[in-house]
Amino acid sequence: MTTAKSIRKTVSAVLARTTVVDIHTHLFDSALGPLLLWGIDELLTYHYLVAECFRARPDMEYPAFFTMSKSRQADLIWSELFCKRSPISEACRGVLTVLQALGLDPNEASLAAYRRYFAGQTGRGYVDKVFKLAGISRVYMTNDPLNPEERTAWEKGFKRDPRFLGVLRLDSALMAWPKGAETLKGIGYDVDSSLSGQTLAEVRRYLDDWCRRLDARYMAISLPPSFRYPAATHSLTNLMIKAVFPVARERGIPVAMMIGVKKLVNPALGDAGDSVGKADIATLEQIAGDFPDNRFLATYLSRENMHELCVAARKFKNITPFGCWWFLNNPSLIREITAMRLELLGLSFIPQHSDARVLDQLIYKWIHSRAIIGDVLADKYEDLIRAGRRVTEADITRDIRMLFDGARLQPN
Ligand code: FIX
Ligand code: ZN
Repeated sequence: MTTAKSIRKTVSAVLARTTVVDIHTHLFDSALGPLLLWGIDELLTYHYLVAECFRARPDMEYPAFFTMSKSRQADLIWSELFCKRSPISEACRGVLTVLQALGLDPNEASLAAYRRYFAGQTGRGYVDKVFKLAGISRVYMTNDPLNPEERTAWEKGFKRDPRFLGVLRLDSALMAWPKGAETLKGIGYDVDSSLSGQTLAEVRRYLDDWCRRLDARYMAISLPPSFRYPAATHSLTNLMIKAVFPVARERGIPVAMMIGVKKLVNPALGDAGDSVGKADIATLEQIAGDFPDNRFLATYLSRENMHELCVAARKFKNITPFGCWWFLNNPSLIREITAMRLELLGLSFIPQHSDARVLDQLIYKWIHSRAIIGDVLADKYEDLIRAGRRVTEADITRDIRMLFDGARLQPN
């Protein structure tokens, strides 16, 4: 039996030995070659750190940085954020955690030693090492068939690594309609800018074709704060309800809606240029209520929306909140969000995803998150023990599996 005193240690031990399913990443099966990013130069030129580098160097013009080679950019970021000042931010600290976990000294003045280490790693072998250090069993990718480089690789075919699961990402096809229509037409789908029955049928064919090719376990889209349903005249809303939701229902897979991104508020920053906006929770509630046979994974980018999402999930059992996304993936907010979810939803949510863009990030994103989520979980078990409830290690193992095994993503 665990006691209030021993519970923290037990939770941390169970979490450490439980491998997790990472339900949203931008990683790729190592068979997709250069699409899978890893190593110190990729770690340091992660768009989170690029944005922070411009804060350290407001004098630097955007083109002066973006015309540098990747290794020069990495050298500059290391110098500005890790040498000239303490690497206090979560994104900086993450790099230190990765270096330490790999047995490297996080105090180097230059990147030479790190570059020598990574030069000695091989793609597949390094995937094994990172998955082991991060305690990961499987990751879900973000696959975009409208990315020509990625489409070619899928059409050519390759032997898949079962640890990398497919996800059909919808943004490039649907977000800027009718721009997406031209792209879809270009790859053989007979669509036009209208949302005629023919066009919607062809969009559904595209979704079905690529869900099959990817063996997609869900379809995902990031949505602006302005996304609304119902919205009879909005192309995006109509494409979601008349194409995406029906195909997801037929295939028995969820739709992941990631809501609250204001794209490119500063275009000069590229991937680092997106911001956050508070979205309308009533839209999700209306969708969940009007499409009871669809399952929705949902996450928001605004802190305020995360509490509203917990309440919406209490009202609609086909909503599964997931992750502390992007600007919410910081210790202080992971703690707050996890506590409110446990208090309002029990164990019926997916606590975290890494959003890793660089393979090595899995190590820090999961070491950091396990520590915080474990701490909050221990608080809740302590409360149970104080209320006279017996809590065993088997209970904790069962509960943690429920939170992290990805079961809520299994097809119907
Ligand atoms: O839409 C998304 O999947 C976002 O996670 C990304 O676009 C974003 O750039 C990111 O990587 C955040 O962590
Ligand atoms: Zn993402």
